[in-house]
Amino acid sequence: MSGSEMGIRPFDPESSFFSYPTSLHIEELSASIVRSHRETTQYRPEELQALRWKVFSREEIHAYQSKSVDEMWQHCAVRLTDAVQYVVEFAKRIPGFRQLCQNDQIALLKSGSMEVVLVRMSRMFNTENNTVFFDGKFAGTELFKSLACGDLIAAVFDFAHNLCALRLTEQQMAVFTALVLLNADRPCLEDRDRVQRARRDLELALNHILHRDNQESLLHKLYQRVPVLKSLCALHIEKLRWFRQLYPLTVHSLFPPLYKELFG
Ligand code: CLR
Repeated sequence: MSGSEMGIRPFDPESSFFSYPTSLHIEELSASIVRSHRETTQYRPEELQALRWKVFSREEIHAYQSKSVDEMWQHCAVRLTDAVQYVVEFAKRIPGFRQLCQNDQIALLKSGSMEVVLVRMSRMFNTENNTVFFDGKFAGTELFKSLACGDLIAAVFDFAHNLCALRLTEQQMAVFTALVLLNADRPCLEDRDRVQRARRDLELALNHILHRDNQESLLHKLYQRVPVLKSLCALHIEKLRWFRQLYPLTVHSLFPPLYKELFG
């Protein structure tokens, strides 16, 4: 584990940011996370809204379905890695994340980056026709048929649908995804206390935002999704193991290095 694919270096002594959780501090923390989120998403909400009419044609869907299993896996692994790259950038801009040691940053990304991609997927989701913005247009589950993991795709779409239905604001999503990353219960952490301290302020920030938005009932609904996320990621890893057994060379030579560093 080097972290080189994520551009993570050991540095940053200042951790004073977390000393005084005043309400001004919580405001600033929320504002900073929202800014980081906005700067690290592939598409802004207005852009996605304007693209909703773009859906794949029958012929285009057929072309994806005609790809071989390994070709489609490689294609999706590249797309997924693009999305993960933005999440790594987001993580690095969460106050408190950079103050963690290099190993802990990597451990949090290994277990949390896919979870954040799946939460962010709900921003790219259209519940009216159950499609997600993928490869430049909106795609339904059938487009992913040649991956041969229909159960994973169905579960991921179901998750995105349900989360999308909660209609989170960008602010709520920003702080929630920061909380998904800064989870002190992840395996292989050296300094759990430090993660827990950074997390505590994020929890205050989420409470603060939901209180201000008069949407306190969302808190419970969001925390309810956390175990679902965990099971989806376990299923992703299981599918990858299956695929690697069938096509070891594809994974070895054609999958993005960052994908392998995080999930392989
Ligand atoms: C997530 C939001 C991003 C755009 C994006 C790109 C690739 C998509 C991903 C989203 C969601 C999850 C996804 C992935 C491609 C394959 C993957 C649909 C929409 C599923 C879960 C299959 C995982 C196994 C692969 C590694 C083959 O902004």
